[in-house]
Amino acid sequence: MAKRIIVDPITRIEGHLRAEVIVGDDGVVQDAFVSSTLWRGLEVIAKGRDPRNLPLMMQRICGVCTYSHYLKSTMAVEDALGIKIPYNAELVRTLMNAALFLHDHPVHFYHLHGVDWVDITSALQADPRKASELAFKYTDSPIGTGENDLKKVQETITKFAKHPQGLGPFANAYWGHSTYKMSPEQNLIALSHYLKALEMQRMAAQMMAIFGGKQPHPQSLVVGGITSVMDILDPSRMGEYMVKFQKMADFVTNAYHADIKMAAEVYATEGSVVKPVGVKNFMAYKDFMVGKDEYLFDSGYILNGDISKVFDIDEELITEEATHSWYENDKALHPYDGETSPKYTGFKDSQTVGPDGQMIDSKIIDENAKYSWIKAPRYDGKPMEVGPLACLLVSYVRGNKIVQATVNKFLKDTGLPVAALFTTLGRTAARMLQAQIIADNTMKAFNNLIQNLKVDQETCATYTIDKDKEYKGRGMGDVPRGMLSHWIRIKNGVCENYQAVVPSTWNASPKDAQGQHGPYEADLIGLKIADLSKPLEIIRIIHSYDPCIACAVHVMDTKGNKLSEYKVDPLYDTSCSV
Ligand code: NFE
Ligand code: MG
Repeated sequence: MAKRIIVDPITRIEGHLRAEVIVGDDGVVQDAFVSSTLWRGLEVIAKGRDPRNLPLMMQRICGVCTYSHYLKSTMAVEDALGIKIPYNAELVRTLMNAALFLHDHPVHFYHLHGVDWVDITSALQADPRKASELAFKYTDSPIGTGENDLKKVQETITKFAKHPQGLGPFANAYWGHSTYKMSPEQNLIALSHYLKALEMQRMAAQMMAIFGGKQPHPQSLVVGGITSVMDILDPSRMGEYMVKFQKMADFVTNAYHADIKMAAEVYATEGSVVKPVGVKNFMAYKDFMVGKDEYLFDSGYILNGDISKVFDIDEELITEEATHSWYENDKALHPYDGETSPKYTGFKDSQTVGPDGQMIDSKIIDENAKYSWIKAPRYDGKPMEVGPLACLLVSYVRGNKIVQATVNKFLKDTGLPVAALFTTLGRTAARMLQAQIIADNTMKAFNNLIQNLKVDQETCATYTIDKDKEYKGRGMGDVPRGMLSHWIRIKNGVCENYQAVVPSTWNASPKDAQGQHGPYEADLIGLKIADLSKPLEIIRIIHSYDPCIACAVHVMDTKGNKLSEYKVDPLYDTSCSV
């Protein structure tokens, strides 16, 4: 008999996410539903506010990609008011963007997703000398993998293992699972980089603060440009950015890139990560200006996995609907006319099999009704995957030379076929390759800024807001988790409507009126799960998208009503109930 597995909460993500899958006797997922269980909100409070203040508020949508929302919100207001910002401001915004991406992607791999690929407990059995030699297979200049470094890593983690709470931050995972494929030595190399990546996080945050004033919520963007004038004119601040950037770039090349090559080698035959993606449509928007009219990544979309064609995006065809989302109006609305009016209907009562095999009362998703706080964005009625994989595929098919060279080299180094890109493994590799392209090319923006400052020191454009005029505008681009757009209407000098259509909303969307699943759900269908009590395969797929649910559900109850209540049992041994 088919069983329903509930994974709630999914940990090592930002926010609150639940996945329910229906699994047949053969262990294969027949249907899947993903629900965001918490709601927040900013589109509602944007209304009636001065548009010049909104970017600072909108970046509070998230504590991770703060800068993404800050930048796209600023761009939306600039677009509405017809402002062209100075070249210096564009380039400084790019340098800050590099800090964000080089913070975000390595953190995602090492501290959130990596432990789906790396068995930490196995690393304790490794021979450090062998591991140290093996590291040279994946890069000529390994980081943190000298024999003594690795011995120290083992000692540190062994202390964790012996602690009464056992393994500390690594407790309660599915160690020893049959779909972990790395050897003890490979696991030890990656574990060393996990620890090193903690230091690199700090450095990336400092990079952002050089031009942003602080982190995680920087404060130097204003409508019209930037305010970090003294920093870009101070050689020591510029030098500090460059030194930190180069250390980050080195880590990306010689740890992150090397580890993904290592993972690709051993996971190429693991069915659960090379299962073809469910939604084969991919969309991305150009971003990362490094010179005049020179962007690292391109715009467009591809359909049905057909990489012989790439189409131009028609912004009129972007909609969000709420047939299965906890909002009033089900209709597919363009973001300029979008609505955010809550209608919570909760879960339905049922009985499921508990962790010890007994039947227990449970609340389950009613897949025929509303079941998530996440809306369903669609392009021309179709679900789209957004994110680094979409970004690289679109740029590749557009003929982007930098992207083509980087992707081709990775495929050659790993021996993977092009089809391997359209998988969980491909998505995880694409995130690293995007970081690699940024690591290889950001200095162009840095050097262009230095050259331009010799002849032009403009950092902010002037503008006026006419209270008698109505304006509308949007800020679009590709942020770490994919295509992000902010849409604003301005009337009487204040915000009349505000909508953010966010990457994790595209990817984690529930079904739409046509019954089409969003990318997370579609990817789970057909997945074979080796052990129903340890659904590592589910978590690995969901993590590969780097979910950010704060971003995906940026709505809140402005009246402060309690919407529901959650209890977390810290002694419960897994996050799964079967
Ligand atoms: Ni909260 Fe975000 C990014 C945005 S989410 S992390 O990247 O926008 O999908
Ligand atoms: Mg929204």
